Amino acid sequence: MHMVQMGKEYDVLKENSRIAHSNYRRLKEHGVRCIEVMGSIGSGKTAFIIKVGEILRAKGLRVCAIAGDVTGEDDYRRMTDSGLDSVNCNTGRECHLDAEMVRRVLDGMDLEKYDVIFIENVGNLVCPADFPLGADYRVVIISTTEGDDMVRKHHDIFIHSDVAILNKTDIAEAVDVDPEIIERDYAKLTGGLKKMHRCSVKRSWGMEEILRALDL
Ligand SMILES: Nc1nc2c(ncn2[C@@H]2O[C@H](COP(=O)(O)OP(=O)(O)OP(=O)(O)O)[C@@H](O)[C@H]2O)c(=O)[nH]1
Ligand SMILES: [Mg+2]
Repeated sequence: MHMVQMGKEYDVLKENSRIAHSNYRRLKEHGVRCIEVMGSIGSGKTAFIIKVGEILRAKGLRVCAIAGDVTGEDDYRRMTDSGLDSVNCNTGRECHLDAEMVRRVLDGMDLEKYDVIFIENVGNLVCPADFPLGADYRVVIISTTEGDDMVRKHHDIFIHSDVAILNKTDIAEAVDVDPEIIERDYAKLTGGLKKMHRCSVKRSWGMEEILRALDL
């Protein structure tokens, strides 16, 4: 499935990994911290980046976001409207960003201008897992509105991420979801080594703990 013919055969995942390493080195050369944000459709990725962007800018950090979406400029506009420097990145038809797309975006940016860059991946709990982009941290955000079974259904993305967040805890009761069930599933999947971070981006609950987990 991942083998394609382009003059010679090559492995797409291997090639992605090579470019992701080169993105990582390039970001480091410019002293930029990079956080990739993955997660389900509507889990609150854009809201999270906007909120954290505000917190970090208030601390004097220079922040930018790359808004990954299949089509359109909705997230990009929300980010820029909030005062966050942003770059739009449409995948066309693809259900995830890949390292080459990010490389092209970085080509068009002045990396000396930023301390932290967020990359919002396309809303999807499957495909992004296989395609690291070169970030320091890969974050996955799910929310209470998706039910209590996301960790049980989507092992890979939780295994391939560094920090996992459960958002929209402010409405957990209203959607009849017990966060403890999700946290237990995550602890089981990670052998008890990692904990899921609860937050409500809307109410600004849990943000400081997440910033600490991201070394921000
Ligand atoms: N109640 C509640 N709503 C939230 C919270 N965070 C985000 N939302 C709402 O959830 C909806 C989706 O949020 P987005 O930030 O657009 O989610 P997203 O993951 O970026 O969505 P896509 O990019 O389309 O995948 C918006 O209406 C937000 O206002 C939260 O903590 N609590
Ligand atoms: Mg979004």
